[in-house]
Amino acid sequence: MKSSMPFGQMPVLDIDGKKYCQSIPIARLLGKKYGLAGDNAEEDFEIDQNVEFINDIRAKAATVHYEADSDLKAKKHGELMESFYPMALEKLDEMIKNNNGHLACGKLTWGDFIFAGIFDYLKTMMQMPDLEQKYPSFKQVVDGVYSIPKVKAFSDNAPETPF
Ligand SMILES: N[C@@H](CCC(=O)N[C@@H](CS)C(=O)NCC(=O)O)C(=O)O
Repeated sequence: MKSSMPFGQMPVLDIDGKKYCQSIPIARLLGKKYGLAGDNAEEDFEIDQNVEFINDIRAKAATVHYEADSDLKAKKHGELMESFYPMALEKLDEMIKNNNGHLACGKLTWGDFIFAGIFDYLKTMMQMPDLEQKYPSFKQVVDGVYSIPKVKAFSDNAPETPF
């Protein structure tokens, strides 16, 4: 399907035949359309900023996850465990606690959907299957999204995926 996709990649959102690319801009667009954006430019910024922070964590974890050389993979993971993950996870925990169990703006936004959608994948990439046990605030965001009745109904009927 790659050749029929605007950037040769997924995900792609199709609305009435128009294709929209890039996962974060897609989530932002849907947030704006369906009342899950900020109330002003500063709140929009806060959501963008905090989503980008999650994306930084994802990008660093990905460099380890997709490393083919097993020695190098262990070395890179060790470096992140030593000098990045503790700080980043503490900051993320603090961010969520300061936002009443949300990623930004103290309320449900499209940023929560990004976090909930990426969470299992992130745990795999970071090699931290018990992440929510150390940081219950993370589970609060995930549960806040998956307990929305329409999201729950969709997710209960969605096919199992490898992550
Ligand atoms: N920045 C893009 C990245 C998209 C991306 O890497 N998609 C992968 C699947 S997760 C893909 O389509 N890979 C196919 C390829 O690059 O050949 C986004 O967030 O949507």
